[in-house]
Amino acid sequence: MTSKREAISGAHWGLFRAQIEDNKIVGVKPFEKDPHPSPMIEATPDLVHSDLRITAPAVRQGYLENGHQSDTSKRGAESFVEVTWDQALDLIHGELTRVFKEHGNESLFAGSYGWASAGKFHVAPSQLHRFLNQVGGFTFHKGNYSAGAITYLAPYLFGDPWFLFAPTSWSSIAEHTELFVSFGGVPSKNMQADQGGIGAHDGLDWLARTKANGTEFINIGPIATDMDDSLGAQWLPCRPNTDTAMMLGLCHTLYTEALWDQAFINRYCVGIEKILPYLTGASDGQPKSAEWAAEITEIPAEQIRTLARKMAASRTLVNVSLSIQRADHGEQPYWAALLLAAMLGEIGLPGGGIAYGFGTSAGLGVPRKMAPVMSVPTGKNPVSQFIPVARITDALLNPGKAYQFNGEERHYPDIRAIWWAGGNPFHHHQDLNRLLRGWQKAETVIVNEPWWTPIARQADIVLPATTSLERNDFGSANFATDRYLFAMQQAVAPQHQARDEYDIYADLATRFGVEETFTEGRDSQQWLEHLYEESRQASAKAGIELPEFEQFWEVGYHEVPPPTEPYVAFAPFRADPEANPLRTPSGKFELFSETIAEFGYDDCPGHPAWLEPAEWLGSPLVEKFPLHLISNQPSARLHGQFDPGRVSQQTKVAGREPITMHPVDATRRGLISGELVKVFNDRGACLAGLVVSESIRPGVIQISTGAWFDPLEPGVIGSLDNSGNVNMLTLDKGTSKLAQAPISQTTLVDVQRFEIDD
Ligand SMILES: Nc1nc2c(c(=O)[nH]1)N[C@H]1C(S)=C(S)[C@@H](COP(=O)(O)OP(=O)(O)OC[C@H]3O[C@@H](n4cnc5c(=O)[nH]c(N)nc54)[C@H](O)[C@@H]3O)O[C@H]1N2
Ligand SMILES: Nc1nc2c(c(=O)[nH]1)N[C@H]1C(S)=C(S)[C@@H](COP(=O)(O)OP(=O)(O)OC[C@H]3O[C@@H](n4cnc5c(=O)[nH]c(N)nc54)[C@H](O)[C@@H]3O)O[C@H]1N2
Ligand SMILES: [Mo]
Repeated sequence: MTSKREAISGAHWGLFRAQIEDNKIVGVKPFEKDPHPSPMIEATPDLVHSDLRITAPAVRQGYLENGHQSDTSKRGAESFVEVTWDQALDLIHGELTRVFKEHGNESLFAGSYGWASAGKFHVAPSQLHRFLNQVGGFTFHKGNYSAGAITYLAPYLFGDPWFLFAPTSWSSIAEHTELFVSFGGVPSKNMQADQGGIGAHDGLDWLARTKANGTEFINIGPIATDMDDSLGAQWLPCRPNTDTAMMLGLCHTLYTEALWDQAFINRYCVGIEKILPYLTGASDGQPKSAEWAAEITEIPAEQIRTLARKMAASRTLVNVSLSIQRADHGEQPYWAALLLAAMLGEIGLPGGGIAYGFGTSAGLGVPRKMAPVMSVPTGKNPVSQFIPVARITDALLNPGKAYQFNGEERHYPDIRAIWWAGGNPFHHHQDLNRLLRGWQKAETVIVNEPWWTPIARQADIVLPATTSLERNDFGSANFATDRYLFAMQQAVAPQHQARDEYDIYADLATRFGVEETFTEGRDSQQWLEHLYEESRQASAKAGIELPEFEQFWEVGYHEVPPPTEPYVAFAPFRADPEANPLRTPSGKFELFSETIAEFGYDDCPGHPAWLEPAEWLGSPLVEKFPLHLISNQPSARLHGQFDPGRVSQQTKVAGREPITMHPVDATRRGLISGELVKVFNDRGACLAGLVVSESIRPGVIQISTGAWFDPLEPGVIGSLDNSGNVNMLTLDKGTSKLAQAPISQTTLVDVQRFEIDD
């Protein structure tokens, strides 16, 4: 007889109840409190019971024979040999011991950037960091691919980057915002995900409620569908990466037409006197007028002026998506947006001011009061060396080389070994052919993965990890953007020989003689209950009562009642700037930053400025590569997570990642929808399936990030990718010396028909 069970669990894209028959997940039911569950949960059974699961620890053939002296150019091409867990862990113990002894702990890069899976205990990168901190440490990374530029800029502008996760709430916006102007739209596709998990996707309802209350929406950006049709938005299809010019053009109009709020600027900001000469052109002979902006953005000057006047006359929220700072000089549009919002003078008022990131996650701005929740503690890293996260290839290629970062001269470490757990640089990093060249420099690469993902295939030693459906955990949104705490109940036994990473490290810790300090005498279940109890106590201090663990586990979730009052960002500062200063040197918004100016960076001066991106539709390179590639987030998966699953596969065209192109560009190339095309530039090439659509601006093409890197000639750098992986094409350069953040949205390419025998 079949036994049927149900287990509640959660992923970054939502909660669900797994339907289990005889130790197999056969389906999922969405979480009953979720008004808009993401279809992504439906890939769960494929995910857990996939043929792509890593069945046993495995070692690349050449590495098994020659260890750290193997031919690293064979990575990605050579076959793997399955070994026992003991063999794999002995091999790792020996190799780490050698690397630490010969080159020091800083020659192990184990930053392991990546989203991994939801959960507070089984956090793949944190578990790795915890273990390595017990054995002398490792080179870490700083920053992130999501908000890389703003993370380092925000402290100078408004002191507290926490504001990025706590914008004015939808409840305030729905009631008070008359005009919602968004650079990069509010794409509902992105509101499926929230790091750590999301109980109820009710951001979408708030968006609808805001529209129903009469708010007018304006979508500035290359893609019309970045705002749903139901919002009836006006679309201003600017050239990609020109938002700073657009914002400066708006500011210039506000200034010259005396529509700016001088009193607000005087009271709450510093540095306007340093920017006005730049805005008017007194300092460089070029007024940043609407006409000037029109030439750069290709939005007519009259439309820019009309928008500026409308913004000045309405309660306006300026929203900036994260994507526009994932571009060359990505610091600038964020700074210029602050200038714009400051000149409008509504920061700190209900429904007004500025927000960074509506449309980048499910929970942002949804009224909630979240309990403080504890994750597995990683301890202290004895090694102080780090790299800015997106400088990984630079570091691998240039050990010892000097570089600038956030006001400091630093030197890259000499990376000999890499350990990656819970992230996929062969999805997330730019210019994969360049990464492959850097990757070969490492003598040893260890990867933990549940599946044979592109990064697992680029390893020497692969350890099969359990998925979150094979272990107990609990979760909640990492940045407190949700009001649910949820149980992640083990649904099925670990598949094949997969193990929990905690248990893997506990065994390694024994080999290194640090088992006691690593485990603190707890097994996984004891850790889970310990972290929950700590969360319960911390919550109690914050006035939030959480149930006892047993009760929580039984019910499967706990909802913290949302606050009744809307939240207005910067309201206390506006009410009394002396009593509630910002944590900037001046205590005010810094429209000009003395600190940044003193760094003397040509690519990030002391105030917002239009600086040409390395590649854009106005650069000479368009002669050769006339199309700007937007590689935004996918609608049917999270990044590269489970691209082979049914939900992502349903979106493919010609068996590859779809590429959207305007009819004018398609006709010029004689291309029609459904065709297989090759997308290329001097850095690399991939195949994609064509979708011709007027929802994209001419001169721009769009391919979502995350198709699984699949070189037609494995191991050959420069091989054509057969999946539609955009990072074959993107540019690997930092935003500036300040943030050194990734710039995946700054890329020119061309497209042509691809015949199979090409
Ligand atoms: N061109 C371009 N590139 C981009 C972006 C873009 O817009 N365009 N976006 C960037 C952004 S914002 C981000 S955040 C990054 C995201 O980049 P990543 O976070 O690296 O991408 P994911 O595909 O989520 O990688 C997570 C990996 O963890 C694995 N995993 C899941 N659970 C576990 C587990 O329990 N244990 C272990 N060991 N592994 C597990 C998954 O199989 C997956 O391979 O990509 C960046 N790259
Ligand atoms: N379904 C799904 N949701 C996700 C994710 C996912 O992988 N899948 N990833 C999550 C993560 S890690 C993050 S960081 C967020 C990312 O959130 P975002 O960075 O905001 O997301 P994107 O989809 O990359 O970009 C949003 C839109 O910005 C527009 N855009 C790109 N370049 C420019 C430009 O130069 N100017 C203007 N004006 N517009 C531009 C594009 O048309 C794009 O559709 O999304 C999160 N949500
Ligand atoms: Mo991200």
